[in-house]
Amino acid sequence: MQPTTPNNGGEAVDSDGVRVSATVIEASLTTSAAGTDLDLADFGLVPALQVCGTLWEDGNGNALVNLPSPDNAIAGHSVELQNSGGSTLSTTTTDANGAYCFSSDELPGLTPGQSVRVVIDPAPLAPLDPLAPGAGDHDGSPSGALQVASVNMPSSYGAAPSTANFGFQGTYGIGNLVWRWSTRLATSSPPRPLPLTARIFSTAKRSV
Ligand SMILES: [Ca+2]
Ligand SMILES: [Ca+2]
Ligand SMILES: [Ca+2]
Repeated sequence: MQPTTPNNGGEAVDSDGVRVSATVIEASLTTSAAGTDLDLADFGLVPALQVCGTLWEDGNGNALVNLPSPDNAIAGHSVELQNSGGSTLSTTTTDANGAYCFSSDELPGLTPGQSVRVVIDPAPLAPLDPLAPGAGDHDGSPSGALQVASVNMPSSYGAAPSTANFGFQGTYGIGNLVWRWSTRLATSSPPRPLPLTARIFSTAKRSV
């Protein structure tokens, strides 16, 4: 949670708390004239600024998040938050649901509307490949060997979290041996090199 704007009205109704660290919100009191009460110390709170997302394997190939099934959550993967200049602000790890969040509760330096980058390294997930940029719920784009989603923090405290999802898909292959018979027995042992060009066709008999 985030403290609301302090001293934004009459003392009896306004909020007085100011965040002084990631874990402390403080109200400073001033003494009043003798015989009068101290200022009232009130604390108004609103939900913090958040950027959240999900890492998932797109099991049904529609580029949309369909968890927990038929898609699969990618748990325990490192996610980094950077400022727009590429400097690291924080890192976290996806939970069992493939979800993560960065919040101004832990990062009080984040400001409404701030441009940030959410960065992941897809290499440990091989042979899964990132989805294409702009596909469905996938917000990442390649940047060198990394995947980067450039987003803005919510424009105000209490607004819905900004989203940065990263989708992955399996890679598929087809292959086998082409061999020359060394005897009349139809076996590939011992295989003998036979360089040929292989083509693959769709069921419509179009070359792919
Ligand atoms: Ca006040
Ligand atoms: Ca007050
Ligand atoms: Ca899906």
